Amino acid sequence: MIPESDLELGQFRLLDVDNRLIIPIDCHIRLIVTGADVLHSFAVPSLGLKLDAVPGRLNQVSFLAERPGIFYGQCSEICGVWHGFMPIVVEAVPSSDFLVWVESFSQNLTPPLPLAAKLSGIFILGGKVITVKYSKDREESIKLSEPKIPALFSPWFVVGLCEAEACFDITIQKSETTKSGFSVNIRFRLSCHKRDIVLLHMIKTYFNCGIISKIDLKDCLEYSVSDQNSISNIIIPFFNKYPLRGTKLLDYLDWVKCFEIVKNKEHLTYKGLNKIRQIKIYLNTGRVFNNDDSIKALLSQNKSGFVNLDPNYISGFLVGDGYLSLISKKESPSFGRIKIGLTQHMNNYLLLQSIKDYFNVENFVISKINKEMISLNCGSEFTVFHILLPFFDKYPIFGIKAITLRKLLKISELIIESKGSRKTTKWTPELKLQVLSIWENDNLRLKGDATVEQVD
Ligand SMILES: [Cu+2]
Repeated sequence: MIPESDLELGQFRLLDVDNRLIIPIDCHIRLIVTGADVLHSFAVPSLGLKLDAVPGRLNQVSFLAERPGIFYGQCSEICGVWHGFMPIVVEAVPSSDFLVWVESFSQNLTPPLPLAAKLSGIFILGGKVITVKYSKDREESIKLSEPKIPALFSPWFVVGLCEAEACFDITIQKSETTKSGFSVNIRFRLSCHKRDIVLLHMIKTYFNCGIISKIDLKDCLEYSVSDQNSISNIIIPFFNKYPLRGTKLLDYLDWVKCFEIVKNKEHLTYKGLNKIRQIKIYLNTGRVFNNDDSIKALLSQNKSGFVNLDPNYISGFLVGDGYLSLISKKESPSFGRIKIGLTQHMNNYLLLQSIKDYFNVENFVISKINKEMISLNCGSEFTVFHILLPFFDKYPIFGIKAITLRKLLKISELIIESKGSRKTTKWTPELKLQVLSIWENDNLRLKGDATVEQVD
C-alpha cells in the first residue's frame, strides 16, 4: 500500500499499491492464491474475483480481462489489525504490450521473482516528469516515457559503470533488538551526479529492484539495493555472470562472503559478527596491496576462464571514471583539442593496461598523474578521431556523457572536413566559431532511456 504521505495527485488513499499485478487482456488467467500467515481473501469485485487465501492451501480461479484497465480490490477476510491496509491493484494491458515487456526482460536477467514484482516500478516510473539540470543555467523537464532499455544496451555496460561507481557496502550498527547487540546492513550502491538521474533510472529498470534516493551532502543521487531477496536473486547472480575485473572484484567477493554470513544468520553470533568485522577492515578503502601474486592472478586477464574484455564494459567504465572534453577557450593554443581518457587509482594498473591492450594503438598511454592516480589518455588526434570517438559511438555510452559524445563526434567531422588533405588544422576564426556553436548547442537532449535525441 502507498502510505497517505506518499500519495500523488490522482492516487487513491488506502487503495493504491507499490506493486501492481500486471496481466495481459484477452488471455485466460489462472490465479493461484495462498496465505503466508493467516486467512485473507483476494477480492477484485470489478473482475468478479473473490478467493480465500488460506495458509497451507492453494486455491485457484480463472478469469479473463476483456479490456485494458486498472482494477482495484482489497483483502476481504478480517485478518488482523492491518486488514484495512492491504489493497490489490490489477493492471490489464494489451497482450502485445505485455509481450514487449516480457521480451525486454528475457534478454537480460531472469530473476526468479514473480512477474508482477518484476514489472512494477516500470509503471510507477512511466509518465513521471522529472527536471534535469545540465548546468547552472540550463535545465529542462523530461517526461519519462515508459522507460525502455535501449536497443544497444549491454549488461557489460552496467558492469563497467559499476566498476567505476559502485560500492559494495557493509555497515554494522548497534541494535537493541538483536542478541549480539549489533545489526548488519548489506547494501549494493551506485551513485552519480544528479544530472544523470535518467541513467540511474535506467539501471534501476534494468535490475528491477532497489530504490533511488538523494544523498544530502552533495549533488549526488544514489541507487541502492538492500533487501536480501534482491541481492541474492538479482545482484549476486548478475555479477557472477558478468564479473567485475578491477580491484572492485575483490571488494565484491568479500562482500558476498559477508552476505552469506548474514543470510545464514551467523552474524547473530559473536563469531559470525567478528568474521564480518575482519572482512570489513579490508573492504573498499581499507584494502592493502602488497603486490600479492594471488591478487595479481585474480585480476590478471590471462587467468584461465577469464571472460574477455567486452567493449561495452569500456563504455560503461568511461561513463563512470572517464572524461570526454574539448579545450574550448578561444585564446588557448590547444583550442579544439578533444580529450578522452580514464583516471584510476594505481592499484587498478592492470585494468587500465588491459583496456590499453584492447585498443592496441600507439599514443594511447598510461601516465602518472600523482603519487596515487594514473590515467589512460590519448595524445593523437588521429586516434581520437578515427578510433576512440567511433568506438564509443558503436558501443554506446548512456547518460549525460552521451550528449558530450554526440557533440564531439560532430566537431571531429567538421575538423576532418576542414583539414582536407592538410596535415594540421588551420584554425580560422570562422572554424573556431563553428566548433563553439556545436559545443554550446542545446538542441541535443536526453531521452527517457538515457540515449540522445535531437530537437529542432
Ligand atoms: Cu484482511
